[in-house]
Amino acid sequence: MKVAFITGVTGQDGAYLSEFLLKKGYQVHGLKRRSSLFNTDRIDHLYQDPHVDNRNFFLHYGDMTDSTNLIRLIKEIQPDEIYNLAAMSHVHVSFEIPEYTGNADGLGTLRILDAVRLLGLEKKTRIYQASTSELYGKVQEVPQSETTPFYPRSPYAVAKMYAFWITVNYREAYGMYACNGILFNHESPIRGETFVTRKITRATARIALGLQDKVYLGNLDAKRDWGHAKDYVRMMWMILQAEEAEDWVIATGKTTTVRDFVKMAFGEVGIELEFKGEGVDEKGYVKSCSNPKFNLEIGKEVLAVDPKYFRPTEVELLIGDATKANTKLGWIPEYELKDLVKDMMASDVKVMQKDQHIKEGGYQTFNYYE
Ligand code: NDP
Ligand code: GDR
Repeated sequence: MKVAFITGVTGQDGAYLSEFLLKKGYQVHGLKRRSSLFNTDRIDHLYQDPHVDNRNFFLHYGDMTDSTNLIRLIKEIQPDEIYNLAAMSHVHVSFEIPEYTGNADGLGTLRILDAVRLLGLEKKTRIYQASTSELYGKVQEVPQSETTPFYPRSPYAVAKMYAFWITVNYREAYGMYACNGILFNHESPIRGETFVTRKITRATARIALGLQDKVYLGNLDAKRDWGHAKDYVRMMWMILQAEEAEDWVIATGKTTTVRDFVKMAFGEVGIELEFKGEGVDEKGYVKSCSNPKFNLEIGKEVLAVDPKYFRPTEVELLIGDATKANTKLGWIPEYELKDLVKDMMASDVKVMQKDQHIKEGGYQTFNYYE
């Protein structure tokens, strides 16, 4: 039985990857931060009673900023594969907590690599590093591939740049099997609520159900190459099964504006939007509503721009070229953007219908507007 250690197990990718590896027959160990609430919603369906025998899913307390904890855990677990997914992963928030982001995302990666080296596991343990299309930052060339130069545009991206190169360096210096997956944006129904896609699908569902009036967003012109997280975690595993340790771009090769994503989300529930105005004055209005379940007034303003969501430096355009992964590893994504939006909207309508029932029952519901 292969043993995997996943940092960031409570996150979107950690949850999907755990499920994927357990199905493949792995024993999975996850690193979980201590928090004042359980914070295990995404992996609750995988939880196993610690008192039963033959468990194959284990959670361990730890933190990417705590070297001795990481060394002890890796010593105990003796993993065949480490997936380093833990990170302060929000680009905008990284401008507010840059030092912490550098510590967790940049030095955190060094701590994992060095623990493996210190424990003499260089030849046993394969390491996957969650690198990102944010490394490309300011547009140098499109589409972006493994040979496109980096130009990071946020403390998050700069921290991830250190993580990228320290992974390459440990591979070259110590012969370790350590790879970067340069993943473009990938989303799902369990995407964090403050990333733009999930913010949009949640708000769309709430607006359609009459639980919220409108949504405030930032840069509607930003373009992203959005895929489905399920396709991307499969690729993380494939990367570690390859004969040679290398770095790989994972993307769909298509790009879409935030504005068009909004239109697609509303379209899923039969609401057509039109946009008027420019820049900070741009607004979105209901043009038509073909779904009798939702009773929105034509002309209702449902979207406005709030500059508080603008970033000090923005990444305007991401579109990836995953030819290497397609041809050398045979990775082909199963989901298109329209399937992703459908999946996210179906899930968020259900989630918000629950809120609606709670409200109808006389109980209070709360929505953070972030
Ligand atoms: P999430 O934000 O959903 O999950 C991040 C995980 O990291 C959570 O489990 C979080 O724990 C954990 N974490 C954060 N800080 C620490 C810390 N100091 N110590 C231990 N654990 C910590 O991210 P995703 O699942 O979306 O992404 C996974 C990885 O891939 C991240 O490294 C991200 O930067 C990278 N990435 C993501 C892409 C995407 O589009 N999703 C694209 C490219 C790269 P907690 O639940 O306690 O907060
Ligand atoms: P990103 O994802 O920064 O690409 O990082 P996010 O969804 O936060 O932003 C995408 C684009 O949408 C614009 N935008 C908004 N973003 C947010 N969060 N909220 C808004 O209201 C809003 N309005 C417009 C942003 O300006 C941006 O251009 C994600 C993370 O998962 C990273 O960890 C990962 O490395 C990269 O994807 C690839």
